[in-house]
Amino acid sequence: MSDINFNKTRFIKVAVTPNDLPDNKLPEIVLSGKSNVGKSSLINALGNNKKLAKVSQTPGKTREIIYFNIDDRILLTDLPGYGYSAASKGKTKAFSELCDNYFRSGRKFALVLHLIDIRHEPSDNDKAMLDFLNASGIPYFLVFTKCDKMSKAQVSRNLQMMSRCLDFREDACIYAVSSQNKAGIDDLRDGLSQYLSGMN
Ligand SMILES: Nc1nc2c(ncn2[C@@H]2O[C@H](COP(=O)(O)OP(=O)(O)OP(=O)(O)O)[C@@H](O)[C@H]2O)c(=O)[nH]1
Ligand SMILES: [Mg+2]
Repeated sequence: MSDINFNKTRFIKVAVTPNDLPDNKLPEIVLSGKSNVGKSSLINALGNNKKLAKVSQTPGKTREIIYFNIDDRILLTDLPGYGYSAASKGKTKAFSELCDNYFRSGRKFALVLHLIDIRHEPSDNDKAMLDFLNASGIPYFLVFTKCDKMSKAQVSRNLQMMSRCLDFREDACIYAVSSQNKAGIDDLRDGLSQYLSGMN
């Protein structure tokens, strides 16, 4: 059982420029990944509350940096997804700059949850993100999303495919989850609790 009460997740604020960012006195966990991969849905699944983060059929729903507080233990950050094609070019650039700047801002991150859709081969952006994380030393978990869309056997096969095409650290923590049927969500909660308790 995780000792962090994920049911106590609440919205804190929206930031549109790095000047709006809250202090991160709490350990900060950042969700990253392609637009539509399921970042906002995962926040709702972790927090057991569908109203926390806006989920949409239309990629690019999350356009700002949105902060949540989990049980006064974690600052959880929902970043805009990259590859948001429906936005005007200028806007797309502004979003990806916001993400880039965020990771290069010198803020201290406890952990990044990098999300990849289990059904698709990782994109160049996913590979670039992993290269960046490996080089920066920021700890990360890889979270494969939308596992309800496949059989368990296919999920295992795709996990093997992922390990061939992605360069993740041998000791990287890997989770296969579904925000829809909640598979893997408790494991991820436990993993986060354990990881944070190991940090103190
Ligand atoms: N079947 C299934 N659909 C999911 C799952 N997670 C998310 N989705 C769907 O995928 C779409 C995008 O989900 P979001 O959570 O809004 O994705 P996001 O990564 O926050 O997207 P941006 O805000 O655009 O970056 C929505 O239609 C969700 O209902 C899942 O585990 N299973
Ligand atoms: Mg979102």
